[in-house]
Amino acid sequence: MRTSQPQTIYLSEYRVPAYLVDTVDLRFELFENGARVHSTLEVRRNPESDAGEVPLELDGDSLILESVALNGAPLGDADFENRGDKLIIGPVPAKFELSVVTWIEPQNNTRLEGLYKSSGMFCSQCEAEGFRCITFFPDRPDVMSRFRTRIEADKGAYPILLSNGNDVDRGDLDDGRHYVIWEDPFPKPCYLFALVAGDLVEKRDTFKTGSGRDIDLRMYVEPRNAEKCDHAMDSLKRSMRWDEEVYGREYDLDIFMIVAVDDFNMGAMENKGLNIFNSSCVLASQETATDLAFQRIEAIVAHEYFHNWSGNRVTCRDWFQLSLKEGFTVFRDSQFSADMGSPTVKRIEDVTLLRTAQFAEDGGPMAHPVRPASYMEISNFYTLTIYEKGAEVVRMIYTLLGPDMFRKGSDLYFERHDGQAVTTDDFVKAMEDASGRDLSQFRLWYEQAGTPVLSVSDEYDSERGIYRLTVEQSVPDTPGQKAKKPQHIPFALGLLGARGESLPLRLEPESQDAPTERVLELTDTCHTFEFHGINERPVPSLLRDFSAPVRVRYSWTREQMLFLMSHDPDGFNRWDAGQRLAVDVIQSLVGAPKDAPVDARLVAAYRQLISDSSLDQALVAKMLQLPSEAYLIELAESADVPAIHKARERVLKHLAIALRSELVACYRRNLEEGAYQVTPDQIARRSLRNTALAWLLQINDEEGRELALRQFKESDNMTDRISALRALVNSDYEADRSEVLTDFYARFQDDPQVVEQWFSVQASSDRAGQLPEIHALLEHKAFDWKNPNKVRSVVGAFAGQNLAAFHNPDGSGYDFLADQVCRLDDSNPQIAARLVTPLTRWRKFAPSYSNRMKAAIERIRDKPDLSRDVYEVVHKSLAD
Ligand code: B3K
Ligand code: ZN
Repeated sequence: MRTSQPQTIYLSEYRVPAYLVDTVDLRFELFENGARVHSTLEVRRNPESDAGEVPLELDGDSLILESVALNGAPLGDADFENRGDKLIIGPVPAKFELSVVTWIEPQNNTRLEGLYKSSGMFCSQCEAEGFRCITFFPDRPDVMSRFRTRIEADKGAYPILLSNGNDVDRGDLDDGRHYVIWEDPFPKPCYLFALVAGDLVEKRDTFKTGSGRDIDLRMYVEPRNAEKCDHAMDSLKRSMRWDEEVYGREYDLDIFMIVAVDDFNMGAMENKGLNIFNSSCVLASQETATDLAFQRIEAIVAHEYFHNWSGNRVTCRDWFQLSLKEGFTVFRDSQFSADMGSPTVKRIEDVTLLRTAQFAEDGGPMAHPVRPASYMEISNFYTLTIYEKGAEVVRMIYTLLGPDMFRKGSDLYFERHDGQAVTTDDFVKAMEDASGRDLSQFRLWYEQAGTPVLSVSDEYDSERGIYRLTVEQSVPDTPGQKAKKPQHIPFALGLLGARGESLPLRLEPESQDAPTERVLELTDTCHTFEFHGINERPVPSLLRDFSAPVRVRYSWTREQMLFLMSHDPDGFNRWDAGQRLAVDVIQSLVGAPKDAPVDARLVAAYRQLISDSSLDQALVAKMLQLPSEAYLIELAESADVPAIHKARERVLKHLAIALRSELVACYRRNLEEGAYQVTPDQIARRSLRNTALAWLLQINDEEGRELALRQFKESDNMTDRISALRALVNSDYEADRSEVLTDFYARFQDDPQVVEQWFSVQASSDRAGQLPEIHALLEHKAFDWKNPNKVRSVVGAFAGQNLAAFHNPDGSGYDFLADQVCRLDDSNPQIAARLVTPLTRWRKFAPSYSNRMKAAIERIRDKPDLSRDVYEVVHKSLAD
């Protein structure tokens, strides 16, 4: 066990930095056995600090200190204290130059924080606190400096040397070495520093900004990936144009670079002028990437690019403010994706993620506000709450202000805070100042954790023609937070008449020209709204377009759900009504006798969806997806996962048998489409036919099997090929399963991103991914414990997607995950802390499961030398 408990850091203890660093001059000497980092800082006392003449404290982690000099004079051991995690120097003058030389070993860095090696190249990851693994520095985002970086390395092995800003000088050195010097004119926090050195090919393009400047766009990838850059480059140009048009934000440097690396802890990183991407989030070709991957890449390229303003030009004061940049940037990238494709489909995808995973987080032991008040390890706070709920909070401001005021607010925010490190409160203040709206109660969204619940009831007064809607809100208790205040919630709604028409919403008896949709503002615990001139009991369409991240409780009848499914003019709510109906049907079958009937109305509704080609096919493709097991678990009180799995499978098979001929027709109707393109229409067609295929194989349909085998062999794109593979892997056709898996691997074994998909198809399948097979995958020659993508594609996919196997009643899935977390804890704590998440939710499950989960997590707790990352999540999960 750990001997000392990791410290908790509190927002309330924030103090401005005692010293500022105006310039950072770095010189990297890169070698195979390590790297020497020479750092020279211009330091001065912060006039805004009242700390006085305190010693200078610099952060460090895993550094070997070689020398320290102050104003050119070397310091002796008595002049400073090196505690490993802190270098303390003092007394120091009010203004001085500090030079520090450190030795680091990137080749042995398995945490992938700071400077490390991936496929033979040097690369860096400094957010949140990785820069301290490179050199001693005040590693906090409110210290902003101008960086100059000289990189020296062997020219043959590392012809490409990159850092932030513009390359201002380069040349050859002795012994076959060379150097490049980079200067970044924009002051930035050290978490945005980046360095790359490798043997990479360069892909170039240009972008002309609105004001007529030519920007040099460059992508750097390993030579084997040279043909997989076009989509990211096009996405980048679309993002640059969009940010000019929608937010008035133009790019500021002369060069924008993107680098792809295989070993990366997350998706990508917005380092100033030098974005570094996980290969799986940037490289794509029709043959190797699915539609989903193409869309994800476009969104992530946009997200990182948008950070140049929301994150880099205006950054966070401290890490409690992380959602300032992440929530806002996710909101921006979701607006962008909506504009590039189908807004309704994008909204459905975002809400699905939010309701499945963020609501689970908000109801679990790690629940925290969008602006947390404390943390032990900041890496654990790159969460769905900070990102997705944070984006929903910004979206609500957008809804409350309207597009024009919101734009005025964002203009004011960027103008007022350009070059500063600020807080979420500064963001809200700019929105208030620009719009004149009072958002003081709204700020509770940043302070209170937990998903608010809206309990809605209604009554219809036929005599007076009044429809009365009562909405009560409550915010559940979360760890450390009880008895919460009501929040300010935009609640969009409409009312439908018996023929599906939208009724005018008159809040006053005589009002004319009433709108058919309103955004009501909930601020009290309970509100009652009266709608006048309503001649028959309407069907309410509540929380349209998911106008707030809340749970709505209203006792819809199945008839009403069916009605909304086919009549609601709000596409999102139409989809949601279908989801609610399917959830209701599945839930009623959990634990029910085998012969309990499946509601015939569900079959009829799905038949209508599959057969009516006049409907929006992109929406239909989404509506046909049954609610996921993860969502059903999230909705359950005391989840019995194998029982939920069975009930869901039962409904799916029932639908597939009843709709067999419609499925075959749907498959065939959506077959021909011309050359592969990633357009909403084609994506919908592929999704529809692949859903049809998956369902047919669930019922061992011979025609479906033949269609799948043919599609697997003949398709010219990864979406269709892997969908056929997945359908066969999840079927009872065992011989076909092993044949297609072997064939697929043989074809794509040299492409790591495709091999990851191959791992994941198996690990997430209850047919191909039981524990013995998972162990075999871990022994496979393509598996690599040091590569986070591989770990996620096997261990993460098993515990996160193969839920019935993970929740095996004998507890073997839990023990397996505990073993892997302990194993990874020493080499890559960030990844270990992410993987442990499913176990931390042990309280959610039926007692026989939850006891075993708890035992597994206790075993992790008792591992010697537990990292701070895993310590925090495990201890919070076990706290009373
Ligand atoms: N800002 C990075 C995330 C860094 C995560 C550090 N553990 C990527 C992004 O959100 O754009
Ligand atoms: Zn981000």
